[in-house]
Amino acid sequence: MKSPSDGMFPFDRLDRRRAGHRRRVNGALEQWLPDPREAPQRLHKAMRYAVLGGGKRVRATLVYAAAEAAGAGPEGVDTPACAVELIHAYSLVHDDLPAMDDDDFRRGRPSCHRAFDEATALLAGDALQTLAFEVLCSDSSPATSAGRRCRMLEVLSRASGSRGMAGGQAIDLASVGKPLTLDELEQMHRRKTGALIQAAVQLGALCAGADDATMGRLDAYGCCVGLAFQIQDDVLDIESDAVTTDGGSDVDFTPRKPTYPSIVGLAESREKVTALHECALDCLTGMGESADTLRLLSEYIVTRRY
Ligand code: GRG
Repeated sequence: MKSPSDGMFPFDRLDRRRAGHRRRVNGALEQWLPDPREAPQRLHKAMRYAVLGGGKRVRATLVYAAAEAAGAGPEGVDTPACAVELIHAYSLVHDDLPAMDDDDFRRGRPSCHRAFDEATALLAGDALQTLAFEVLCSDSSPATSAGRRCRMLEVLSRASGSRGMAGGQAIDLASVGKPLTLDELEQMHRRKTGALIQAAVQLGALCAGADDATMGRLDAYGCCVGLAFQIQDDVLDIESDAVTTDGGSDVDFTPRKPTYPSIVGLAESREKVTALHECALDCLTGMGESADTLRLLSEYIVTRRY
């Protein structure tokens, strides 16, 4: 990456861009989510609670950054960025339910079913998912042709469905207490977490009307960072356990469900994350400065601490 003309350190530049993207997508989400005073109020409050209560907005930033890499500004990108974050929020609400991961906390506060109730959380997740597709369909930006909108709908629905995130979640649930091979684990990660991240990148590229060659490179980039994101998550889980158990040697590497570190160990998992980052950078070779935000995002994904 060339040294920046603005005199900022690369990560400061990324922070500033991410803050701008967060502002944009949060503003758009605020507009799209139903007013909490509109009936049924409890459902609408739960939807807003699940979406607007924090989150790093990594997927939204990937949509903006992929569009930038393919030559488009952020205008017209808010809609797909919103749609991806709505799908992500729905997946977290459902994942936290007692029938799935049974988590009481999400984003530093009670999970949706804890703050409301299970039935409301289930419905809020359903409604967030359908809202994502409504948002994509309703995009009235003149730059987005009907054909391009259809393609975006196809990308997002495939990534969310049984061949993507929901399928990955099904494999994950079925793997409790069972061994998976590394290949099976990777397939699960690629679907459960990777597919939506890859879709975020594709949506940004589609927004910008990227040609086939650029689309291919960005898709390959999305595939690398999607898997890297989940392996880094597995690594962070172990590292946070190590902190809570005093950094000790007695850290439990055998979780309820198979993870990357439980199969290949922590050191090899970290090496894999680094290799995926390098692979992501290779995919962007020749794309020039417009792809710098994507480069920095890949680095952020593999070095993040939460
Ligand atoms: C219920 C259909 C269905 C799918 C759920 C994505 C998923 C599938 C479950 C999430 C479980 C989980 C915590 C996976 C680890 C990786 C991950 C997706 C973390 C959460 O994403 P972040 O860190 O979250 O981007 P924020 O809160 O920052 O948006």
